[in-house]
Amino acid sequence: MKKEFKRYLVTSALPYANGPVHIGHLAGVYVPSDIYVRYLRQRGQDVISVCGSDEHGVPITIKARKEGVTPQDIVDKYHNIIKSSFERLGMSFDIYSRTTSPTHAKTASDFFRTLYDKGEFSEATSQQYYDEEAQTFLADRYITGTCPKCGNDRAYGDQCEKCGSTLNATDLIDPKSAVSGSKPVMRDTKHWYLPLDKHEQMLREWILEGHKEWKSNVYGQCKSWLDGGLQPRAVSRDLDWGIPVPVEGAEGKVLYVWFDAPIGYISATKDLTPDWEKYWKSEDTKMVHFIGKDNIVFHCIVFPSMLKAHGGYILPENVPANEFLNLEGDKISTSRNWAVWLHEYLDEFPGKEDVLRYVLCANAPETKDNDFTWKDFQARNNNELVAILGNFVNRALVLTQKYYDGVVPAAGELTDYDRETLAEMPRIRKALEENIEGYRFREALKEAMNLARLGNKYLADTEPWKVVKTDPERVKTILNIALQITAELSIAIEPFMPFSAAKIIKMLNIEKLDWERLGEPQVIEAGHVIGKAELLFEKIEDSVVEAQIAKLQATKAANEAAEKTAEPQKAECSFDDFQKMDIRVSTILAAEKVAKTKKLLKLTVDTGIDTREIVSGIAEHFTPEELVGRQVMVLVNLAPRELKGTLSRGMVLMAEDADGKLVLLSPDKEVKSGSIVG
Ligand code: B3M
Ligand code: ZN
Repeated sequence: MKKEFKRYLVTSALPYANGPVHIGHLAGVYVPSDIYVRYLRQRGQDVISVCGSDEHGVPITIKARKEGVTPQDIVDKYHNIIKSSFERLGMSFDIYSRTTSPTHAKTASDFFRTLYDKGEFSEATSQQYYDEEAQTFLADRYITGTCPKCGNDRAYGDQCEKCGSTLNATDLIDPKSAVSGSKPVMRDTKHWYLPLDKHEQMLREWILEGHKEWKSNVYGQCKSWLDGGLQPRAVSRDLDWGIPVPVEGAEGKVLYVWFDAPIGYISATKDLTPDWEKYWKSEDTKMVHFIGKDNIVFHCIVFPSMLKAHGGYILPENVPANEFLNLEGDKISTSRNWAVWLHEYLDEFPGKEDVLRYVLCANAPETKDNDFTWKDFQARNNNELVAILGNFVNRALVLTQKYYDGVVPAAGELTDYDRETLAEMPRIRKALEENIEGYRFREALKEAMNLARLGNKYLADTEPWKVVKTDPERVKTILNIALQITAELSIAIEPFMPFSAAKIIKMLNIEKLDWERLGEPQVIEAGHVIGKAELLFEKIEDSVVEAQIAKLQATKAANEAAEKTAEPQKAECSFDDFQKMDIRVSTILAAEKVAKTKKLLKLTVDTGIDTREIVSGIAEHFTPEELVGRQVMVLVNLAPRELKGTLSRGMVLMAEDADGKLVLLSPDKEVKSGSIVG
């Protein structure tokens, strides 16, 4: 039997305040959640939508250290950017809070303490890397070293970005602290663990038996976690940024960010209303978490276990997580700047908030990863928003202005076709409701657009601009119906495109209509005077999207150049190591190609110590003539080596340019051969 709910609590994943929000976040989480809550509000439901910035965690401390500012500076900056860009896009959260708020510190701390007092945690001592110089334990991200899988010597303690392997800090060869550069040592540290294994049975029954209706990607991920067997999870960290562990003897320890972040939903609700318990503690509240797929385990396994262990809280009724959105074929990445940033879009496309909302919903990665391309963005705007929705609304309004001076004409007798057209509207309403309530927002949006398609088809079939000459009475009915469809569109598109819905309402000069009016044959009365017609959408020219594509290409080129030049630094060498090398300015006296080879030149050089021969693999980069007379740097004490019949004694030093071409290193004015380099 379907459960009846009295109210809704909708949460949207708290974005990390270590960067701005991009289209991937929007398509995965925020656009769907806003559609859902706007729809519920239109239906007059008791619903609250909570969100806020996630302001703890190691990445924020790393960013702060890199930029030479405090973690608080970082989160202040991004919290403000995120909050204002959400507002500008029309995200209708009832509260956008933050996890550095005092309410949150107390709520999260009390939550931990309750679990601690109830004996819901286990405690264990483990060995963790410690930086003796900086006197601090090191989070995995703070340790770099050589990847045991691919040899990249700039791998992090949690993963190697070169080969993509997930690592443990203890896997790294030659580990180094990113804080001081010193070699970390192992030290004992005590942490608190949430024994997820204890909650496994509850989770199995609740999800695997009780929520078979969840999206298959979510259900499937939960099942594989549960089938793999759950382990205790540490809920504290050795870090100086976060909420202190409220237990005696826990100095220097804070709550793990994934412990405090979901509690952020509770604290945000507290900041919103003194009545917060009604939303969190009554069985007749329907709680829905909107998240991306990488957050499934925390929202379906960890947080529910925390809530159960605490007691008194409800569990989510659904967690409609989305997959990922890619950008022009590549994974969106904050660190590689491969993204369309919301605040930049809003600046560059003023007045086009709904276009982005539309495209991201039409393309939402609901069941599989999807791709955002600027060409598709343009096509959807021009062929769908302009050609279907904008075109219909504009024709209905302009014709009414033209024929009736903006007064809604009274309908006469309806034809069968009129009746069939009107009968489509309740069908569309039902389809919209089923799809939105089933978290199928792409399908729902299609249905809303079907209403505009219906209007377009109706005008194209009835041709009022022709009929006006032969049967003016009939045109009154046609335009009356076209205006009804227009008014109903303002209801149907509101969850998806609130700015355009508001424009239609303004142009029609009516009050906002409740959802319940959708599908009624008459929502706007004969005799009502409408307002001025304006265009809802405008065409996006090729040059506009080409500029965006060029911007991305520039990012790609910059990334590739950075990868090329930024060969990882080699392992540390001591001053003594360096002193072993004897490098001298030398003059090339003669150069000739080595017979039967493509790459080798035999150079005769004056090292100031002696005249000797060096065989060098540079024949593809220099002609012998170019080299004779040049001063170069030579490593003169390199062990001699026989190469193609010549004893090569030393090495000529070179640099490589961006295209892989070699360039000589010469002193910037001529010096005596034999001058020491060092
Ligand atoms: N800040 C992770 C993320 O943005 C995270 C969500 C917290 S929700 C409680 O992927
Ligand atoms: Zn690797």
